[in-house]
Amino acid sequence: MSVTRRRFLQIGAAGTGVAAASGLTTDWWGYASPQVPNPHTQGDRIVPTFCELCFWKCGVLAHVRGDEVTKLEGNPAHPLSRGRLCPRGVGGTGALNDPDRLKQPLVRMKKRGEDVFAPVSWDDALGRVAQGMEQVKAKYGPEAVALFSHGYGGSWFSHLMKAFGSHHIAAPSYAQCRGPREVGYNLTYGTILGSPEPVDIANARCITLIGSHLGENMHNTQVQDFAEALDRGAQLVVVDPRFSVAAGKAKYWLPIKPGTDIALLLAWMHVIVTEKLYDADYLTKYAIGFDALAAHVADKTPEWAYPHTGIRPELIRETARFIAGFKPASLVHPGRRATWYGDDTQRARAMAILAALLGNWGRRGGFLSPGQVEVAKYPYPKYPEHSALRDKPEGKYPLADEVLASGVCNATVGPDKLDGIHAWLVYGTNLIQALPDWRQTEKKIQALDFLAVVDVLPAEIVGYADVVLPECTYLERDDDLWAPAWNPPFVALRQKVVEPKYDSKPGWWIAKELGKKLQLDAYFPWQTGAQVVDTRLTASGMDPALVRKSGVAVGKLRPSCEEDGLPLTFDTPSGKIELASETLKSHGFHALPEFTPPDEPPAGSFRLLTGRSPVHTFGRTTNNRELTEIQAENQVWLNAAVAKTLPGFESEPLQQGEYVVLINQDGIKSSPVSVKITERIRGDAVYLQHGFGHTAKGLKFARGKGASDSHLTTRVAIDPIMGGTGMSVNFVRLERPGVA
Ligand SMILES: Nc1nc2c(c(=O)[nH]1)N[C@H]1C(S)=C(S)[C@@H](COP(=O)(O)OP(=O)(O)OC[C@H]3O[C@@H](n4cnc5c(=O)[nH]c(N)nc54)[C@H](O)[C@@H]3O)O[C@H]1N2
Ligand SMILES: Nc1nc2c(c(=O)[nH]1)N[C@H]1C(S)=C(S)[C@@H](COP(=O)(O)OP(=O)(O)OC[C@H]3O[C@@H](n4cnc5c(=O)[nH]c(N)nc54)[C@H](O)[C@@H]3O)O[C@H]1N2
Ligand code: SF4
Ligand SMILES: [Mo]
Repeated sequence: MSVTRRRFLQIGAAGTGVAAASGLTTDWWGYASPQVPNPHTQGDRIVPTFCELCFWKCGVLAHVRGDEVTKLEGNPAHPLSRGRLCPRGVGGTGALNDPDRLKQPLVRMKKRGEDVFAPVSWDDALGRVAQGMEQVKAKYGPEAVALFSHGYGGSWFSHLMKAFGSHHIAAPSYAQCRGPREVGYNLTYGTILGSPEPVDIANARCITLIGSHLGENMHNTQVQDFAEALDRGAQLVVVDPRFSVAAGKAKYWLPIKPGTDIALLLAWMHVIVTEKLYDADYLTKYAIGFDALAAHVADKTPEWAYPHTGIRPELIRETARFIAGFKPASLVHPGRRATWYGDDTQRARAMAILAALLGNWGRRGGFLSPGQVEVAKYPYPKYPEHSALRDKPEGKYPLADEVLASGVCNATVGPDKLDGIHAWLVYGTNLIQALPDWRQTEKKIQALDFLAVVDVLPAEIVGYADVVLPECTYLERDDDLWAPAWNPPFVALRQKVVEPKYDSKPGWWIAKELGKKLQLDAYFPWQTGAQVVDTRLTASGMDPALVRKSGVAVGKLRPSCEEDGLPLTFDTPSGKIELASETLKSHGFHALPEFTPPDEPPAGSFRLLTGRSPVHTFGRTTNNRELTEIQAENQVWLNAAVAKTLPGFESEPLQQGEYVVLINQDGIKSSPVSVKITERIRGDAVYLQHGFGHTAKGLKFARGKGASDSHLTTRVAIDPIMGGTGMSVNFVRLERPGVA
């Protein structure tokens, strides 16, 4: 294991300072064109690109000797990496060199899911995909074909889909992840948070984490900022049923009963409102609905919240005062994966409203409004018109603002249904693990007329494909430009570092060749992905050669909060922060967040909670030999006191590290997983890091290592507001392996 990764982990864990990155920059047409320093490798080529080990997309400098990538490090010029990568990013070479990679196009030989394939040529494979798509289009219209896509290379396939005539383009990073948060903040402030979230962690004086487990959730820039803030003496409040890495640095850890955060948030607001600890001027100027909020929280006393949350009333009062004491630079972090209990948009709203009481939105140490580099679009012909989307049943989930991956899955039906979905193209998402209730996902897959999968690894979803299209890894390809909202704004470039291994191909090539077979040539007028990038850069007044050299063009810092002189505006119907939401009310929902107590786990069972391993990204890295050197499997966290009296283990108590199986409320069993007996989790829940317990036989390292929370997630609580799939509603009990 490399020193770099170990050091990063220490920094992530210890909260020591992270040196600000330096790099020579020259001012160039308003964008700094940084000169990449090359201190480490004489004679090696260095190719800047961006990371795909997770979706944060840090800037990478890839060191190359011959056709081998010798090292990956953070691009100092890139605003998201600032010279550093997280351990996963450094381990990107493990993805490139994974011996289990998909090596050639494949066609299915047996039943879907049996994972038996024969190799074919690219021409044959693409011909079959085109035929599958055309046949479905002829019978049911182009909208009957859906694309699931996650990861940056998916943009080529989104383009292909829209050209084909379907707007069923869905990512599990919405309805299974950020969706409820986006809808909740949008209702309150008139804008979504998106990715990367524009939160000013570095300048916050107090940070409140509600679940969000920074330091395990390893989004590079956020972790750097977090370490820097703590170093400067920022205070930390952590609300988590589990003593997370962040909790270890907190002034207050509130081990909340899972699923009761809305009660705590309402009680905090009760204290802040009744004790007038809010930012009155800010609210007068920018918000509406304060009286309704005050009336709503009047009876939500800490004493009311106590039996629900398990947090003592005095502690609720003390922490409310503490958090309010640092306003406005008191950041209630919005979290990212918000799909917990089905009331998630309302919880996101409660967090957003609390932030408004603290005057934190639009202020330093709070939520910023960064700018974006305007990059010219590629001049494509207009896409065909499309008819109504099929992912939301009539009248359901009215406030969803993206296509629901779970909805597309549900809309997938047998051959007679004319208004359903009949073919899937799956790019870079392992739906068997990403969607709740894999039994449903499997059933829908069996009903499909056609399924094609574009992946780099033989993941579970690949085992169901009719045709498998092996993409090369991010280090072997060009992708389109990326210009997110960030301060400073920047445009980043993914470029090929080394030639693709085996018979794998870049996404742009696959999409273009498939486009040709579908007679969509007009939408693919370019020869290469690099040409698309160069055309766009040139049309935007930037020199492609210079951007290629540095990997990123960085704009000037812009005013992004009130203290910088940025006027605050809110794109809500009222033009103000909406503490009470008329929009929610008009759709028949509560204008203010209501608390509903969650179901209790049955006796002897525990609520199954999940989160991230700091050195893995879901299941996409758990076969990566460089990262599995650091962590090969997950453990199930179990409370130490509970472990002593666990039903079924009375005669022979459970030992630290012993392997158990987990069995959920529907009788679904996990693979064996070792138990971590710890004081650091409540007694009513167990915890598993997500991404382990693979079943795909081609994942030779990861298969059977640890347990999969996804496999145990067969129950789901759907958010009625936007269709998010709350997944923390599953209960498990423990057994020794081999017990009948
Ligand atoms: N290393 C690494 N980092 C990642 C990722 C990765 O795969 N690996 N994935 C990225 C992605 S896509 C996302 S969406 C984010 C997700 O990261 P976050 O948004 O931070 O995480 P969640 O998975 O929603 O929350 C997990 C935490 O919530 C706690 N928790 C569980 N139930 C409750 C509850 O009822 N109340 C409270 N207050 N806390 C609860 C868990 O104990 C755990 O600490 O991470 C990102 N960062
Ligand atoms: N039970 C449960 N379900 C969850 C979560 C959870 O914590 N628990 N987390 C949710 C969250 S927050 C999210 S964001 C989603 C994410 O879920 P997914 O979008 O499915 O993300 P990954 O698990 O990273 O799956 C990525 C797939 O992409 C492939 N891949 C990796 N790199 C490339 C590439 O360069 N090109 C191509 N073509 N393929 C590539 C991998 O091999 C893998 O098969 O899952 C959600 N679902
Ligand atoms: S946070 Fe880590 S894995 Fe994610 S893009 Fe950055 S370096 Fe890569
Ligand atoms: Mo996510």
